[in-house]
This record gives sequence, structure tokens and C-alpha cells, in this order.
Amino acid sequence: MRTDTPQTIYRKDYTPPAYLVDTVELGFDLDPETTIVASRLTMRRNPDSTEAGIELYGQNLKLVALRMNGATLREGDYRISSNVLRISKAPDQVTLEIETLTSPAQNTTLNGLYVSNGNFFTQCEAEGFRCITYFPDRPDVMAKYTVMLRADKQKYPVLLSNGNLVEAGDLPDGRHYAKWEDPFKKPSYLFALVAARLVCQEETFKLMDGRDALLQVWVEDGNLDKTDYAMQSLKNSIRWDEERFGLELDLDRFMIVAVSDFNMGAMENKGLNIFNTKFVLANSRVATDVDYAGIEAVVGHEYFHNWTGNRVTCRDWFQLSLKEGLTVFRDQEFSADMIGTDSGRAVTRIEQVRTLRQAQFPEDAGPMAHPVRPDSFVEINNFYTVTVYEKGAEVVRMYQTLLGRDGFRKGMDLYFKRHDEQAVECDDFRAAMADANGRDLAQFERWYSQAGTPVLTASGKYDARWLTFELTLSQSCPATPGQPDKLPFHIPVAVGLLGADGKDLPLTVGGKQHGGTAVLELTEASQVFRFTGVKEEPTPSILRDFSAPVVLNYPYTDDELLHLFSHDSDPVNRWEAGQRLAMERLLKLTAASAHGSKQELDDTFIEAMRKILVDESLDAAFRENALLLPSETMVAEQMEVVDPQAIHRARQFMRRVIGERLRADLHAQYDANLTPGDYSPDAISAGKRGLKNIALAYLSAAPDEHSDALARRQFDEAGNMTDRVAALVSLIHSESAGAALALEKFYDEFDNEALVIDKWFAMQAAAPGTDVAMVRSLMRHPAFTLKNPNRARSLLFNFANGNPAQFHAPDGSGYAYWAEQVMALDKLNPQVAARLARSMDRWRRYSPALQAQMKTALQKVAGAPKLSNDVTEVITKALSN
Ligand code: B3K
Ligand code: ZN
Repeated sequence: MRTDTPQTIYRKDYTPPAYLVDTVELGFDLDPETTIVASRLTMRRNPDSTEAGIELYGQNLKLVALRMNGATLREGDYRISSNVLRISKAPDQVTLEIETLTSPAQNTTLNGLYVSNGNFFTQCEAEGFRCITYFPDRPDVMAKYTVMLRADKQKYPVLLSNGNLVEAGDLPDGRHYAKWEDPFKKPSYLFALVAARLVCQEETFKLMDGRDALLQVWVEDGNLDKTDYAMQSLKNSIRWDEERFGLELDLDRFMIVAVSDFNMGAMENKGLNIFNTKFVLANSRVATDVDYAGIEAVVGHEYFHNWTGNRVTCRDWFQLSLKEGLTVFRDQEFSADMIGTDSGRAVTRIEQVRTLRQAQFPEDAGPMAHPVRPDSFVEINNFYTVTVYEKGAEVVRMYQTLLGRDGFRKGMDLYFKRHDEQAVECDDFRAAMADANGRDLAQFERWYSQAGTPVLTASGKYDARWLTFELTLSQSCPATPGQPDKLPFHIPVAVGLLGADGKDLPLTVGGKQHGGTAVLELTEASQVFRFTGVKEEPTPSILRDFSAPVVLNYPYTDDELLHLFSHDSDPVNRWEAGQRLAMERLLKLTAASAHGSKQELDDTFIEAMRKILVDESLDAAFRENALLLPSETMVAEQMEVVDPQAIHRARQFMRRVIGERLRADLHAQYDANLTPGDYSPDAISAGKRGLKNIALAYLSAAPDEHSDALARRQFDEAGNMTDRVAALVSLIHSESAGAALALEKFYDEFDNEALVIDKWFAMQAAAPGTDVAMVRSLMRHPAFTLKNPNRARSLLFNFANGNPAQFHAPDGSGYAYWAEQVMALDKLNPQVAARLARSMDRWRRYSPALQAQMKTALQKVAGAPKLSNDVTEVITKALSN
């Protein structure tokens, strides 16, 4: 929460801490109203610092006592201002004893120590530890922790913290205690405690070196039937990190705890990962294939942080991508390896590309654009972004593309050898990659320092006499806030050349032979690459496997795209060709719709879609992805002036025509991809369900009595949540007469399953027929609350981000609603409010009439009293950039 005028923090101002902390002893007397926190820190002057005094951070705390080397300090010995406690005169060796009070039950921010459903949890990243006690709460201060928890035994039978349990027992007055010791030094943001009434699934697991580790998944009573997949994913993660990176679990015990009130997905606290229930709880009755995949990815992600983030951590928060980009890359590789097949890998890659285009490219082009390693921030929590995470992962992936898998592994090995138990910078990671491989990666640094999505423009020239193909690659990068000019990036561009038969031609470039794909390295603003011995005029397949996070412009003809869509050996570019064909048409249809002229879709496109749909040599999951049209948001990003309603009409038209024209084949594929028998979330089965359900969606986009009956039957008979939800969405989107009843039935059946009720809100929020008035009435539903982030996201975020035609209603009612909700949420939970605030990022791209209304809404929020730093930063940037 804001205390003074928001201050901007700059990366260039970094200075080392004046004091280092060796040990931390914490004592908690847990009580929802007033928790007493006692801490004892042993500190010593940092030889690398020139600053004199001790600086501790603290927020919303009541200081009860402060002692230095046994002597009580009085005001004057120390000063507190702007959440900083300064002791200006201190000896070189210091033991500080601090006693503070905090009120977890009053803490609706879900940052620091808070209560959820009667249980205690903590969230300390990025700066939540300072809401628990005064501390040099910065990631470059790493210390060893011992934690004593005391609480009522009846209400809080389970007491957990980081590391190993060393002692436990009873206390007078019905209380009990548990003492935990973490053998590894860690920054304060990785501290965690849980005091709760919970149950667990547990197992011992043999590690690579023969040690046994105790694995536990803790949930509320009644949810033990939903922990198997999280446990399995944890075991798979541990094994994968051993095999792929030689990294072993360093603790004897590893715990995952699920909590229903949580600001994000999960948190990698050392040995005690705390998770949003959404990424733990699953069985076929309540969770979809997407939920299962999410659990695998997030369990993996948090586990992988144990090395990339915890053992080697960040020097300061500007280096966040050092751990996040790298760990996202690792979880992506883990998920791909779990599928195991090349085509399965490609599907995961396609999904990553879609996320980048849906969310990261718009961020890079908007008012909050920032480099992967930002130079400044007001509120660090606003920088847990798709740029830091997903673009950061792309940057890490490019090392692997440039150095090869083995080279990348060598770089990782050197990184750990050099930096284990240190707090380091993105540059240290780059240096390890360069040094381990004897490569100069100096220019590669620009991926960390320059914001914006580079644009790669390509053109090709075939010379039949000399059998050469010249590929000219040029790059540029649009200006972003504070960065008007950019220097060329070091871009790996994976290229293949297709012959007329659709096969890859052998490649020789710069005298060097490659297989079917060559990784070209573009380092200048413009370069020509000459392929020799090219026996026929090729169709170039550029940026295979999406080898860099850039926008590619190449003047493809429809015929070339159709050729690639039918034959490219690189599945990602094969999919990409289909997306380009669809995007061109969506843009034309949008223009036609805006001008009220006739909408038409050509046979060529429909036939190309049919060919993919019925090609049973292709994985079902790939076909599903190839049939999925670019989203309305992606179309909007391609337009000078966004017309949300015209985009929506165009996309709906296209879906309807595909549904009508491919009706028989869609029915056939529906039948061919049923998954009878017990539910399994494996990729093959999930792929079949995906294809079957997109067939259903197209059929419902062109509704007739058969499609309606099909959706109703699927809804009634489905043996799993994936099929249940798909059927319900089809009924809602086609405005079927059965939709209302199905929604009611769904609600009644799952009213005890919070995560399913979230889906119930989310489906309605994103339905084309849901307007602002309906969202307002859904907010009055007894199951709705703004206090629970999952619930708030399910309705508010899905409406603002997932229902653009309604959110951008011409009368501005969506914006007025947005402003109200941002302000209401900000009073409870600034982090979540700031996320919702981001929904207006792209406001300058709409028509003047819409812009004016959006500006009014933004200004309304900007003028609200006592706005948090979080929301202030987002709104100020939106209004000024
Ligand atoms: N590191 C946490 C995110 C913390 C967000 C703080 N606002 C989860 C993760 O990336 O694994
Ligand atoms: Zn992470």
C-alpha cells in the first residue's frame, strides 16, 4: 500500500547491503488478530559496502521492542521513515532482537502473513517479508533460518516452515509448537510458514544419489481425492531435473501446500511450496485437460526454482528474469519431454507462440513495455509480467538454439559451479553460457536491455542459372517508452527450403552443409545469406520452431502458404502458415464487416482446413491447433484502429462458414475422436478430446438441431470435466435453448467445488451474449466475492480480457464498470487490482470515440483517493505513454 508519493527505483542505483545477515531465528505466536513475531538476527558489516548504518524494511508493523547486542534501542538510536528503520551507528558484529505485532486476519492483500479459510499462510515474494518483521528484505541478503511456530493445537494442528522439522511438542493452554530449520541460506522472499488444519498425501521417493526424500501434498480435508496428479508431477519433476540437468533435490523433505486465496499460481518457498488450489487439485470430475497440464507445468516450475532461483538467486529484483525466464524455459522443456514425441513437443511450442502473441507482443507494444531486465519500477509486483516470464524464457531458449542442447547444458553446469548459493545478475548467466562454449555473446545482451518486439523482414531471390537462393534478412525494433532507438539484436533464424514436392531441400549456406534446417545468425541491421546448390526455386520456411520472439514479415503468396500448410516438415511453421492464411482473411472480413459489405470466405481456405481436419496421419492435438483461428485480441493487434465488434462478427462469420461447409467431416472427426473408458490426461487422449471438442465448437457455430442435440448429449453424458465444459460452452455460445438449464444443473452439481464454480463464472463472462449488465448481475450472485482472487479473475478478468466485443461496448459501460472494480479491488488487494488495471493498456488503439471514454475511466481511477502504488504505476503509465 502507498505511504508517500510513489518512488521510482532504478537499476543503476544498486548498492550492496551495508550489513549481511548470517542467521535468523524467528518465533511466531500465531493468532489471527494479533500475531507476535520475535526475531534474532546475527549480522556483520559487509566488506563490499561503503554505507555506514543498518537498514531494515518494515510495513504495517507495530514495533514492540528493538535490542542491539543486548541493549534496548530507543527512538533516536534508530529512526523509522517511509517503511525504513535505520540504525545509523552500529558495531561491525551485531545481534539484533526485534519484536513486532501484525494482524493476519485483517490482511486482505494476501501478501505477508494472512489468513485464508481460518488457516495461516505467507507470501513473501517480492517484498512481503517486511510485512512480517523488520528485515533487510532484499534478495542479495541470504541467511540461514530457524523458525519456531506456536499456535492453538486444535485450530492449527499442522505447523510447517522451510527445511526440516527438528522439534515439536505441546505447550500450556492447548497450544503446541514446531521448530523448523532450513540448512540452506536463502533470501527472505523464500521464507514461508503454514499453520492450518490440513491433511496430506505423502510418499518417500528415491533420489539419484540413493537418499530418500519425503514428499507431501497438503490440502483441506475432503480434497485428498484430488492430489494424485500433483504428486505424480512432483515425482516426474524431480526425476527430470536429475536426468536433464544433473540437479538433485537438496532437502530431505519437500512439501506442497494448497490454498484457495492466492494472488498468483504458486510460490517456490524453499522446501515449502505454497500453491493456488487451481494448480494442485484435480480429478476427472472437476479438472479439465488444460487444468492437468497447468498442474504439471506449475508443479515443475516451482520445483525447478529450487536450483534456478533458490540455490542461485537474484542480486536485485531487476534480475527477476534470471530466475523466471530460465525456470519457465525449464518447465516448458519438462512438459515437452513428458509428452515425449516430436509432434507433441511441437504442440507445446505452438501453445507458447500463441501466448506470446496473445499477451507478450501487446505488452511489448504498449505503455508498460519494459526490457526482460527492466531498468526501473515503482512497484516490483507489477513486473511479474509475460515479458519477464515468457519473453525471458524465449531468450533462454535462444541460447539453446545457438549453442545446441549440449552447449546449453555446459553453460548451466558452469553457472552452478560459479554461482551456487550466490545472488547474481542476468549478465552472469550470459557469461556462463559464453565461457562454457567459447562464444562471444556480447551482442546478445540487447535481448535483456532493449524492450519491444523486433520485426524481421525477409525477402528471397532465386537464381536458376547459378542455383542460388539469396535470403535477405533485415531487422528493426519499434520505439518503446524511454527507448526511442534500438540497436540490432543477435537473432537465431532457423530456416528450411521446401521443394515443389514439399520435401526439405539439402542446405548449403556460406559453404557449410546443414540438414533440412539451418540456424542463421542475424547480427546486423540487414544481411544476405546465400544458399548454394539449390536445384529448384524453393519456398522458404523461416523462423522454424519460432526460433526467436520476433514478428516475421515475408511477402508470402497464398500458394506458398498453402504449400507450407500442407508440407512443412517443421510443425510449428506448418501451423504458422495456416494462421497467416486465416489472419489475412480475418482482417479482410473485419474490414468488410465494418463497412457493412458482404462477407465471403474463399473455397481455397475452407479446403485447406478440411485437408488438415481429415488428415489422420497428423496428431489430433496438432489438427486442433491448426483449426483454431487467431483470437480476437490477435486480430486487434494487427489493426491500426481496433473495431472490436467488427472483429467479433468477422471471426464468428468465419467459424460459422467453416461449421457449415465442413459439417460432415466435423461430425466424422467428432465420432472418430471419442475417448471411451476411464479418463486419462495423457497427451494423446487430451489431443483427441481437443479435436473432438473443436469439431463440436464449429458445429455449434453453425447450429442446427443435430449440433444442439450433440452438445446436449455430451453435456449430459460426459465422463470428465473437459467434455463437460466444452459442451456447456458450445450450448452457451450458440445461445441454445438448453443453455440456461445446463448452467443451472452445472452449478448445482458443483456448488461445493470452488474451482468448478470459477469455471461457471468464467464461461459466462467470456460468452458473446454476456453484456455489462449481466456481469453486474453475476457479481450479485451469492457465490461471488472480490476477496478471492480466483473468483475475481474468473468473472472480471475473463470479461475485460476475454470478451472484447462486449467489454468495449460503444456506450462505454464496460469501461465505467472496469474503473469501479479496479477501485474496489484496490482497497482489498492492490496486486490483483493492478492486474485488472492492465486491461486498458491498449486504449490508444481504439476509435477516438472509444478512446475518449477509456481515458475518462482511466482518469477516474487516477483520481481515486488512497490509490495503491501498484495501480498508480499502471494507470500513470497508461495515461502518459
Ligand atoms: N515466484 C513466484 C511469483 C511471485 C509473484 C510475486 N508478486 C511464482 C513463480 O514464478 O514461480
Ligand atoms: Zn517462477
